Amino acid sequence: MRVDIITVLPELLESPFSHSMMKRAKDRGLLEIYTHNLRDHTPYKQGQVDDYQFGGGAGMVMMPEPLAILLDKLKEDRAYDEVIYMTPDGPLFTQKTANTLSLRENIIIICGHYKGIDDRIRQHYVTMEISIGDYVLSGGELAAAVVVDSVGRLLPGVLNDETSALFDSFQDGLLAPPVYTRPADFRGWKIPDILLCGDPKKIDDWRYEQSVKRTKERRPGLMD
Ligand code: 6GU
Repeated sequence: MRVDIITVLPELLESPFSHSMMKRAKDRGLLEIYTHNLRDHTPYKQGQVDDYQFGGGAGMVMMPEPLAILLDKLKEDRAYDEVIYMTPDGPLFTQKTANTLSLRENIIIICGHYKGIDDRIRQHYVTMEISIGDYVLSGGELAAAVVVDSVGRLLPGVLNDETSALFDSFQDGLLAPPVYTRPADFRGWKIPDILLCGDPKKIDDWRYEQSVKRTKERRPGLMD
């Protein structure tokens, strides 16, 4: 999968993809990430990429031209399956969205800043919008990192048996069960006996019960 990220703060996107699973995905050639500094593509002087909004009001808006120039350039070189705009007024990102995106070949992600991007870019280029939650971030970069991380780990060959996504919370509409590691008795806090019984079927049943219990208690909406 190839991901092209358009940003005014490429530095913000360096670290998130340089460790752990994302590093593994890149090293194995399963995930290619290219960040593009929008300022390098503006026709305006001094790297200007934003301007006051028509109609008045506080806050700057990202101008259409630098975005269009860069988007056209990218689309000249290959076909993209989605042009995604990260925005708090988009549809909420879920595991289902991550699963769907993990099947795409090439995607572009636009990170907004200030008051957002000129709406004509949303109308004429953007094919999908994503918000990662009902709160406002100062830019789309951290949200883009969240999306790329959750999609990247789903690419075949990134996870192994031990980290398999099949047992993730949300993958079957349920939260994950509690987990424990050594020691079995820590400060007198003991792990559930059943985990030591040695019967995989009993343990699976217990984990499933725990998943259902947790989901009912914490996120009843997921069960509908
Ligand atoms: Cl995608 N962008 C920004 N700026 N804020 C957000 C968001 C995105 N998702 C939730 N809050």
